[in-house]
Amino acid sequence: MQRADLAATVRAHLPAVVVALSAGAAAVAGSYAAAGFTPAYVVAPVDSVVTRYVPGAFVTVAVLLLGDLGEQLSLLSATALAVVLLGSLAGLGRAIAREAGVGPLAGPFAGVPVWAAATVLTGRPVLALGAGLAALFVVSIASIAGRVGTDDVGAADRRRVVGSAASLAGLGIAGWLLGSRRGTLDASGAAAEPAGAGEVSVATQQALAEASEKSFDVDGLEPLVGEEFYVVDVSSVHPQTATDEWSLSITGAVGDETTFDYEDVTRREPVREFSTLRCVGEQLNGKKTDTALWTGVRVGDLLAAADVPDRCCVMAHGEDGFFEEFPVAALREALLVYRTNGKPLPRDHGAPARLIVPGHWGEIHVKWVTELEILDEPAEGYWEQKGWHGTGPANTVAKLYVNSDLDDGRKRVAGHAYAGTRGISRVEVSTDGGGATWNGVDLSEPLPGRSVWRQWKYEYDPPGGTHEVVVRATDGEGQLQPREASGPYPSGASGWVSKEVS
Ligand SMILES: Nc1nc2c(c(=O)[nH]1)N[C@H]1C(S)=C(S)[C@@H](COP(=O)(O)O)O[C@H]1N2
Ligand SMILES: [Mo]
Repeated sequence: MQRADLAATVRAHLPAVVVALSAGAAAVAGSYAAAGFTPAYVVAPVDSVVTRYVPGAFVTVAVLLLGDLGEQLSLLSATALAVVLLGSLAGLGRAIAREAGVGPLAGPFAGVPVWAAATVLTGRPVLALGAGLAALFVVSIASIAGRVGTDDVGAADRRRVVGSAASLAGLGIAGWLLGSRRGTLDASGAAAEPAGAGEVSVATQQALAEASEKSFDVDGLEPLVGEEFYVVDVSSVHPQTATDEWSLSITGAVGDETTFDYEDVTRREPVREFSTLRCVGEQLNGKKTDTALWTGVRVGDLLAAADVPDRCCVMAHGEDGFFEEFPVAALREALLVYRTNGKPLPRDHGAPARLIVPGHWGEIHVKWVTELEILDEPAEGYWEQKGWHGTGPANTVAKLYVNSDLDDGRKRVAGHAYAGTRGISRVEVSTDGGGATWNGVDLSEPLPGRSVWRQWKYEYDPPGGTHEVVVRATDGEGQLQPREASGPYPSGASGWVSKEVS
């Protein structure tokens, strides 16, 4: 094709493409206006499909290494895909209407397939109207604008009018719909709170007070139980389930399936426990380890109530499509929790309820858990299918987060140490560069709990100039943290943390 021809072809089709993409953008915005940042928003299922089918290495980089940035990138590409997908359907509907000689009906011809696609994607026909109506509106505006041209206005001019009217309408709608949602965006972070959600029991208050008393008062060192808690998961749009819509089913290799609703779980005598989570994908001295006070029930009690026979394993499923497999023995000892640090479990951390499996890597602490599928045979979970080994006990680690100068010229280094249910018995620091001499450090008193981290701190007279500080932990079984260094993939980072200090 000659360049002039090509340019002419592009120019001829450009208005149609602009109308289609504007309709797509408006549809996505309309869906957001109707559904908010929930799984009923069309971008959410597109995002899950993207995360499901892109190669494991990409997901690993996006979810574990990039964290929030990865989530934004994934959300951005899913949004673009949704705009193109819904826009193509709108454009197709519009073309069919014009081809069939019913141009004035282009709006409905575009809106209906967009609505249908949004319904198929989200399973929510009523909320999908947000997408369908927005597309209908944009294409209708375009077809009205297309007919206002008189004969003395050239065809090309008319197309330009169509294109700009449609895109302005699309952008206008998108902006208006997004703006109308902004007010509720903050509030959408919290799931509907159960009655009495604000009350913090005396036992919880005492436990939290104990955690703050046992924490070192070291500048820059996160307390044993802090305000912040890392977030790692495979979905960009988190499930949002009201407590009265949530339930947990025990299925699979069981006699009869049993379902517990939120009431069934929360009317049981609550169990409170401090427990630390550590992500298998975190770097050696990473920040994806945190501790909280969890309130819930022992899963073993639910299994007993449901008469679950002795089986090897369980596949725990989350509302977001995530699934992880591990031994039933660990499940019996696990908690199903609905509160953290005295407050209702936040949406990002699995509301209404999640698993806490003390001592195991974070990934089997399934959030938004809805099903415990009992298995006869071992199987692979989401991350294991991508090559990880992250269902077992967490590795021992001592981290070095703080190094500061004290007023008297001495140095202070401090951090956290964690060894799953084995506990930490000793942390040592070497400041001589070669690791020839090791010094014991102060350890915070252990919190009550089967699997909790401890803080450590060490003060010393620094040798002149820059020197290397190395830290290592010994677990409660006398096992020294292995020296050999490895990255997180596939079984968790190992080695001793060391830092140049000047
Ligand atoms: N449903 C669901 N549960 C999940 C995940 C997920 O992607 N979906 N991520 C797991 C991983 S890899 C970790 S490390 C922990 C993190 O829990 P947090 O986000 O509350 O810190 O949740 C686990 N539970
Ligand atoms: Mo993780």
